Amino acid sequence: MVESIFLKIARKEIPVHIIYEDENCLSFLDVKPHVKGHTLVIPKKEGVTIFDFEEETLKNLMIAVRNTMAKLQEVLSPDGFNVGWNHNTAGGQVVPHLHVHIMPRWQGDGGGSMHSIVSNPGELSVDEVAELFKI
Ligand code: DGP
Repeated sequence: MVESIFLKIARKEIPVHIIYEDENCLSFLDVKPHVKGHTLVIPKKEGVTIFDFEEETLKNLMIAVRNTMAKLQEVLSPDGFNVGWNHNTAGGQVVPHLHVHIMPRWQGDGGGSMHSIVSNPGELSVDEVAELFKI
C-alpha cells in the first residue's frame, strides 16, 4: 500500500511549516491555503478517518486542535475560526490521512459558515429523518 503524504510529513520525511507539535500530533500550514494561517492538524498515527482511531488518539487530537488555535490566535489575532474535517471523498477528503482543517477568520473576509458547504436537504422532513433513528 502506498503511504499517505501526511504520514511522511508526520515522520518529518517531507518538510512543512510547523505551527504546533506534541508527542501525538503535528500541525502545519496548508500548502494551498484558503485563508491566511490555514492549518492542518494530524495524528502521527496512521489512519484515514475518525473511525480508524481509538479514543485516546482522538482526545489527543482535540487537545492539539485547541493548542494550535491558541497559537494562531496569539500570532494572527483572527476574529474567529472555522474548524472541521472532510470525511471520505463524498465529504471532500483528498488526502487519505485524518486531518483537521483550522481556518482563521476575520470580520468581512468574504467567507461563509459550515452552512455554506452544502444546501441539499432532500425530500424527507426533519421528523421523518428522526424516525429513522428510532428502534
Ligand atoms: P482535504 O481535501 O481535506 O483532503 O485537504 C487536503 C489539504 O492538504 C489541502 O488543503 C492541501 C493540503 N496538502 C496536500 N498536500 C500537502 C503537502 O504536501 N503539504 C502541505 N503543507 N499541505 C498539503
